[in-house]
Order: sequence, then structure tokens, then C-alpha cells
Amino acid sequence: MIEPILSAEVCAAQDGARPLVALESTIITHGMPWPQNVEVAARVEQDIREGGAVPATIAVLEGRLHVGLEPEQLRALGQARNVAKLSRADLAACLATGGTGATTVAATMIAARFAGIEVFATGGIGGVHRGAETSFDISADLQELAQTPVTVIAAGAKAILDIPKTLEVLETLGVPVIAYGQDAFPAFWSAASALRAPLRMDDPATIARAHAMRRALGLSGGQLVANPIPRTEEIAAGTMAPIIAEAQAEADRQGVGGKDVTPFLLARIFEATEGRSLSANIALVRNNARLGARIAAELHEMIL
Ligand code: PSU
Ligand code: MN
Repeated sequence: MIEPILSAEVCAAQDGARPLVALESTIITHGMPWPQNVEVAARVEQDIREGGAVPATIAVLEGRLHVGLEPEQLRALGQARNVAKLSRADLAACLATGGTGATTVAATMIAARFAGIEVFATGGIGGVHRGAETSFDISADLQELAQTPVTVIAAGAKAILDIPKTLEVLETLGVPVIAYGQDAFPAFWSAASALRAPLRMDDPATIARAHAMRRALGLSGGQLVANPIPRTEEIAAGTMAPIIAEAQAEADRQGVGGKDVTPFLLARIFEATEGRSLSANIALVRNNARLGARIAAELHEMIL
């Protein structure tokens, strides 16, 4: 009943059976300012190609699910105003009403699975927000990781979240959290948080094998691969802490709630740090795309 629209290169990749890596679009529309968002989106797609896989950026355009965007569609989405942010709760409604929206980690996982894509690279995932004990603000991304079998590569979680609580919820939900190449769980702009990740793997082949093993066992849900930002690009946690606290205080003052919380905090932090947080953000997304391409290539080899 629903036929996704594939980009030309995704279409060719599926026919020729090449490895695919999904990319989300909320990071473009709600996660980074224009025009850098469009440049980064194109650059990240290119990183995946250079890593030997094919990028599939996911979005809903005028009521159609797109798996892979043509360059002009990507540019238009990055410039458009009032694009909806689509999580699990919103995806079907947007398709049913002919809307246009960008997919979060949760919705991108759903679309990727639907299109047969098992690896997805992004920047940071949603999680348990600070103050969740009173706000109950826990991202639908965590539930999605528990039920949809896609391996997600992210640079850990931003300190706008409560990282210990986020890890606790992931453990409760039975989601493997795998630090790549180190013991510590990474903290987005910083390569290491104070917490140890539950699992560690040092090469893409092992991550691909673990993904395939979950499938063989019939386990629902995906894996979270937490890939640290390159050390040369990181920003010390102490530099970001007051900026994040100020953004959070402003969100509380303005009574920001629901799905507006994360985009509000991200926009405030970008303003407050000028270029610095953005260049770190770009470096870590690209790093995740490159790792995603290698994992997808390994997984692809295993099924040949
Ligand atoms: N965290 C980031 N950058 C982002 C997001 C989260 O560091 O761009 C986006 C992702 O699309 C993620 C979504 O899936 O925000 C989570 O939103 P919420 O907290 O409302 O579930
Ligand atoms: Mn939320």
C-alpha cells in the first residue's frame, strides 16, 4: 500500500545489491542552521560513498516516503520553513495527510527497516532529558531502539540529556550500547563521558556480526554504536556545561515542551557557541558516516 520513492542511487544500489546506510533528516531541518545544514548533509552522503556504501537520506515530502533524496530535494528540505519533525507518533499521520516532514532517529529507523536498510548513521540520539523525573521527557528514540532491528551509529548523547538515566533506560529496554574503540561512553562533543559503556567493540566486522547474531536469534530491536568524536575535534565537557545549563534554564522559563524541547536546546547552543559546536558536530557526524559505511559493507559481505 505504501511504496517508498527511492533516489536514483538507492534504486541502483538495491538492484545491484550494494550496502546502504540510512541518514535522518531532522538533523538537517531541526539540528543545524542553514546553510551549513545543507552542506553537511551533502558532505556526509559523500563520506558514505567514499566508504564504499550508498547513502539513503530519509524524509517525507508531500505525503510520500522518500528513501534517498536527490541533491535538489535535499537542498530544498534544508531551506524550507515549518517542516514537521516526525517521530514514531507522527510518521503515518504525515503520510496520510500529504504533509512534509523530517524524520528523527525513531522515524528513520522505521523507514530504514521498511526499505530493508539495517545500518543508520547520525549525530546524537534522543534520550532521557534532564529533569525527566518531573517532565517525563524521554525520547521515543529509546523505545525504537528496543523494537526496530537497525544498528544506529551516534556519537553518544548530548549533555542536554541525563546520560546516566539514558543508559539505564537503554539497559532496561535491552538495547546493546557498544562503545567503539574505547571503554567510556562518549558524550557527543567530548570523546568520553565519566561513564563506562556496557559493551566495547574495536572493529566494524564484530559490530556487523553482533547485528547478524541478533537477527539469527530473532531478537527485536537494534544496537546503539557509540562512536567517539575524533580527539582533535572535541570540546571539553566543562566548556559546554554552562552553555547547556543556560539553554535548559531558558527552555524552562519559556515553558517549552514536547517535541520542541530538543530543537530549542540545539538552536540555543548553536547561537551561544557560534562556530565551535557546529564544527565539532560536523566532524562527529562525518566520523559516524564513515563507520556506518564500514559496518554496512561488512554486513553486506556476510550475506553474500
Ligand atoms: N540530538 C542531537 N541532534 C539532533 C537530535 C538529537 O544531538 O539533531 C534530533 C534527532 O533527530 C533525534 C531527535 O532523533 O532530535 C530527538 O528528538 P526528541 O528528543 O524530541 O525525541
Ligand atoms: Mn521529548
